[in-house]
Amino acid sequence: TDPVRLKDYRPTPYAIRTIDLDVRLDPENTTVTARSRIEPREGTAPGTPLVLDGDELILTSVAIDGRALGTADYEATDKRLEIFAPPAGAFTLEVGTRIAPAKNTKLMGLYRTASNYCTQCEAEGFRRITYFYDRPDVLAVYTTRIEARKAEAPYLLSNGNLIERGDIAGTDRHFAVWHDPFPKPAYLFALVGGDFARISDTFRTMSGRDVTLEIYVEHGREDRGAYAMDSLKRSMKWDEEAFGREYDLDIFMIVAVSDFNMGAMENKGLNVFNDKYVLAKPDTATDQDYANIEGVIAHEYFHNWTGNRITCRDWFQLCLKEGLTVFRDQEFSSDQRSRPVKRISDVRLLKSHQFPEDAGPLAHPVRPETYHEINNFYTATVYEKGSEVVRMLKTLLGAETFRAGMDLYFARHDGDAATIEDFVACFAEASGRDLSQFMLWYKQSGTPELRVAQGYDASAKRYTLTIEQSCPPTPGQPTKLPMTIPVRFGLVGPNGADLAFEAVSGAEVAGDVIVVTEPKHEVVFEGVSAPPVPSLLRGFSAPVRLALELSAEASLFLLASDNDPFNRWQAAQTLATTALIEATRAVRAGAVPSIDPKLVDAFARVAVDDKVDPAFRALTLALPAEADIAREIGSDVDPDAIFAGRDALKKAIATGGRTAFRHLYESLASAEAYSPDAASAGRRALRNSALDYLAHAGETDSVMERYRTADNMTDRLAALGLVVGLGLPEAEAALIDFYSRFDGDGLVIDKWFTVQATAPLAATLDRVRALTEHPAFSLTNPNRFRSLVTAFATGNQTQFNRPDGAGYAFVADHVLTLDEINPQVAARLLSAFRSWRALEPRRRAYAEAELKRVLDKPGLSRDVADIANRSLG
Ligand code: B3K
Ligand code: ZN
Repeated sequence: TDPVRLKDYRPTPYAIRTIDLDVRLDPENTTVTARSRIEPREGTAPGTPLVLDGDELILTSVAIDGRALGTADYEATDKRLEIFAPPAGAFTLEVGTRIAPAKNTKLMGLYRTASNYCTQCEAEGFRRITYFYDRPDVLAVYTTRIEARKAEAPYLLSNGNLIERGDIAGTDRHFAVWHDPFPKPAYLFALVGGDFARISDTFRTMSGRDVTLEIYVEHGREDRGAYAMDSLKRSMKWDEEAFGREYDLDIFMIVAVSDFNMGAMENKGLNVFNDKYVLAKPDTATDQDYANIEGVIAHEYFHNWTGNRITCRDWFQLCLKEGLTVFRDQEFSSDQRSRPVKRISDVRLLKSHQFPEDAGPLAHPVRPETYHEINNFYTATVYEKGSEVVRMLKTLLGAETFRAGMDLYFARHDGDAATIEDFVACFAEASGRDLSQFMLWYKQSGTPELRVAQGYDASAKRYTLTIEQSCPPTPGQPTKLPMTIPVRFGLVGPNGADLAFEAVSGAEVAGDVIVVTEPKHEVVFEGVSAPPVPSLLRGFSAPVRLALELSAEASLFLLASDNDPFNRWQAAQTLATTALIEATRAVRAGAVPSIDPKLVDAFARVAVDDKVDPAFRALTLALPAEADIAREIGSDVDPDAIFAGRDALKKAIATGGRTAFRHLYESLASAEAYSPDAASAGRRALRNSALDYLAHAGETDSVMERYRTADNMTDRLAALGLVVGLGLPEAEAALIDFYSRFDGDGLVIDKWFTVQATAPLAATLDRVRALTEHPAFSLTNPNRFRSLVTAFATGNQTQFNRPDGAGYAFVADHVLTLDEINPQVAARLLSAFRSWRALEPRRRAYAEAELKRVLDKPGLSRDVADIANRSLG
């Protein structure tokens, strides 16, 4: 089939101004009546057919202005409804459809979760509820009447404000009517019906309006909603302070459901969440869970302005709302927690998820120009790199001008379905800068590389940085144009302070940012009193790879002295990466890796440096992940050798730093009650990192002790992960204990599945296969499925990439099985193959064969076919 192309964008011939929905809920036979007020747009020729989207709908009636249409007046298929000759002026279209939520396993449109009803409409789910213009540039005012049996669905919720509710006399049924005054695209529609526990609160906005806040959770989980509510209130306050954005309806609702394809959804006034991003209490949720909840609650709330009030003209503009909103939630979490720690975590995520995507067959621009299946473009590139692009705008323009550009964007485009060009134009105007080269960040895929060389002329006190940029070829883009790359920098002098310089030439340098625009710059600094160590890309000021030959001494110096915390962390990563690549090479050559004692010493020193924030120390002690090393190696990758090399480095650090880690582990013991705040979480992270190293030094007794005495999930799960991952004799007993403690608690059982699926052990595949038969496993619940099968494919480098290909075959089997149930989750799983071309020949051949086997299956969903095609392409 033909792809959808950005260049083919055309507005619809008709506008839909209002839609009144009447939905009568029933598991097998829900009826939907949609009455829309429609008018031709300017320039539409009279008699132009009206063609609406549909998907798996049963049409029961069509009428225009109260008159039923005859079969000669329209054509209805599974996918579309065409009215051949609509009236010349405005008219009312009434469409009746029938759907079966209980049969909807794709979890798009209206479906069942537990014994409740909920919807997911982004990107193209509304067409599974009624025939409509299911695209983001058609904005309508929605009024939604929901009717259901009272006992089955005591709560009936939709977007906007509740305007009426009541019983239906003489029946066991009731109804509610919701009205959303803000015109919105269909993807932001939501409806929920069911039985929940409700947590309520209020928020007073900056103009003094009181907003009702409600979080709906499964009965019995009321005690797990407090942190989400607190996060919501902090998000609302922050958006007022940081961006001047006030909430606009009288009520804001969040519903937590247990069956959900992704994280959460920003439906206007009625966010629907995967319950994993709502529910938390200390003995069931980890510190990471708490941080994720805070971030996702904020993200969905911030969409109210960046996504809802200003939406996207078409799905190619997805990063307009997603990249920007990720940027906003990252800024929020930075302000709530530690900015450097948040930055490091975000960059780790970017490098481990987005860089490999950009380096493989699924690479695409932040704003793609063509797609077969839009759901496959909710990617790390659109989200995470999209956020980096916004951050670079801020770096280039400065905080004040950036804010002026945002203000202009909100003022000018409120109520619009906008484009990236509209967005960038606001910053060009606010700054007076020409941003046309900057636009390439949205258009060119691939991770640019900066090659840097340096020179110092002592007699002239002149320091030179030669900076060259390039960008590798990516699918559909064999050659690239030079981009605007902001390089935040410092010239670190012998005493650790940044050296001053008197003049600089060869590139625009604004404050501490070199603005790279040409293929090559010779940046010359005059009046530099001593030879500096360059600290480049501070704060990771651009999503690029940096190739700069620095001696180990220079990196160790930066690790100890750089005043930019990000680059201190980066220095440790650079040192470790170099050592890991060498160790991997040694293993492949059949040799024993030799580890530089200076590196071991540096890690041990970081561990016990009490002047440094514990969370930061924990991040510094975390070695680059196996997938990161694979990406650095780039080709002919052998995951077993990487694992062995990494294990050797880890054990060397563990053994050499044993006393330091023991001291750390003991000194960080805390008698205080658990609190999820960032400082306490940082201490736990550091202590668990010490435990990890101790275990790798053979001190495994501490691990079981930790497991048994833990009073919170962070510590308990860290210990369980070590017991199982190291294959300790106590593993089985610990797993049985953990299961029996949390039997019936799906979100915790997910952790139990994941710990087993990610253990780097030869027996893991058999165990995972056996666990797919476990009563707690489910093919229809995305969280359960992902916690086992997707976790194995994406979180277990050695076992997914088994040299006999059995890991690939297992995953491909599950892609095919799941594709018949839930294509979106199946397609996500298949993208675990995205780096297959970088593998050594034998594994590469196995992976390719499995991708082909998937592609060859008849009746594949568009979602899976698209990923298989592009992966092989
Ligand atoms: N906008 C939703 C994602 C929808 C994904 C559809 N396949 C959540 C978010 O990014 O906030
Ligand atoms: Zn989002």
